[in-house]
Amino acid sequence: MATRRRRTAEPYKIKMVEPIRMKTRAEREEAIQKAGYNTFLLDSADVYIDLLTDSGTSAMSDNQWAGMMLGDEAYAGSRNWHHLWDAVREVYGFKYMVPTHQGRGAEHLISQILIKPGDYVPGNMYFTTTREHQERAGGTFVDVVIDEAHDPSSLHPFKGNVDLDKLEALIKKVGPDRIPYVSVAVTVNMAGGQPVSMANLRAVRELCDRYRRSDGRPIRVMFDATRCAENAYFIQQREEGYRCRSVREILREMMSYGDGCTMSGKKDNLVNIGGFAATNEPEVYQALTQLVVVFEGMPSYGGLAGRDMEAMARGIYEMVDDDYLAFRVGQVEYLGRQLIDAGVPVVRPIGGHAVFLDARTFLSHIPQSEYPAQTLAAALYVDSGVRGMERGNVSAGRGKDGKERFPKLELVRLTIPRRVYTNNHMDVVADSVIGLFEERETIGGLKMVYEPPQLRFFTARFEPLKKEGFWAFVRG
Ligand code: PLI
Repeated sequence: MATRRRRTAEPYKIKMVEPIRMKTRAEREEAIQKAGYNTFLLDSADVYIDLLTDSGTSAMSDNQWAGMMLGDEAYAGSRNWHHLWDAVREVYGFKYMVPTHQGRGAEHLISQILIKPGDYVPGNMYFTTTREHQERAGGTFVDVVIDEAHDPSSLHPFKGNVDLDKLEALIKKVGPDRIPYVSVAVTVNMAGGQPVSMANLRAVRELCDRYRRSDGRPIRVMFDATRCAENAYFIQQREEGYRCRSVREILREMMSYGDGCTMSGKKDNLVNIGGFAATNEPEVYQALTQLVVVFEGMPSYGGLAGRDMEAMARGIYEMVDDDYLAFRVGQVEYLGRQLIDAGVPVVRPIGGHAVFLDARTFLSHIPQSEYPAQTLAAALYVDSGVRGMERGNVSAGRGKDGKERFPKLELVRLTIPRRVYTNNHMDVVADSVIGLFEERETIGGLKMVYEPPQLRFFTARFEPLKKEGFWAFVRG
């Protein structure tokens, strides 16, 4: 007799609810026009299901909320700072850390401390704020991710892997002294939330150990650990030898191959604000303590309230819970699977924090110069009040030559906040995306009418090239 597969459910129950409402079609059309067809500029009140980002949008647990009441708001030496430091030592294994107001605060400090003008910073694909800080410090970012990461249809299980040949070629070309560190993101956001394997992390470490700088130290490996627990979960599920290891153990091994990390606590740490920079090197820690006071605050709070540090400390222990991660990553897969089954082009395999629509294939009649991903994100909002985010030509910005970068990946990210929406919400999103896909030919492109000089995707404004074209996809 065939056994029926048993379904699993959210490993939590809901204690507090926040009402949401879908605005009318006419209100949504007005809202997107007012926002310059940029979903970043929509008011939250105009959004029904908010999949703009998983950053700072998590639902905290009762344990984290309880911790908020135990904030020690001393200017210096708060006990919550000690709790945070304990959590970083125990769960990540790094010796030193300074809190920062969020991830980019940590990126700023680490980039300013380690990068000199003329340096090269290899990384497994760029992230917007990370590259911006590396370049502001005088470095040049060099993409050393494997080619598969740029191919939305490749089914490689670890598409975030560093291409060791590309990395070694760069080291040989510019020499170890001009590489302050290799920047390894786990998982890789811009590739679709794709993980890096343990074997690859170990190999990156070995390669960096082989190339000594003239001061005798190996090339550093610095993690962007923003979604490290989700990466550890993928290793547990996909890599031989890790099936019986806990996510917590796997994460410790991952981090052991690095010299430090930057962390946006707003993602895997399950808090609404916060971050930190961590290192194993006493000299780097000392430099961090010197710089953090200028830009963030005392080394014992770094721009955070005591209560926020407490919530983050508790979130760090919660993020490595195997059941939580199985549901979390499973929910993203649940949405992605519905779209794949309906033939919608998405980045595969489905990543850890988001489903990425392949807008270049979805809207193949719109050239990249007319921003297909920006267009699709706006159209999705108009269709159902679901807010996604452009991750394509607009996000990639312009190169040093002033020209648009036209990245291979032209994506719309549907990012799932942690512990916030149920699978019914995922069904509503799937229905809307599938409906748009069926009527895709009726959607027309956009032109940019305002372009800020840095990180343009946040505040750029657009207009439809053909107004009737953009609105032609009207459904009920
Ligand atoms: O938003 P911050 O400053 O806390 O973190 C910056 C940051 C660094 N690295 C990575 C991989 C990120 O994804 C990241 C922020 N991501 C945002 C805001 C996102 O929506 O994906």
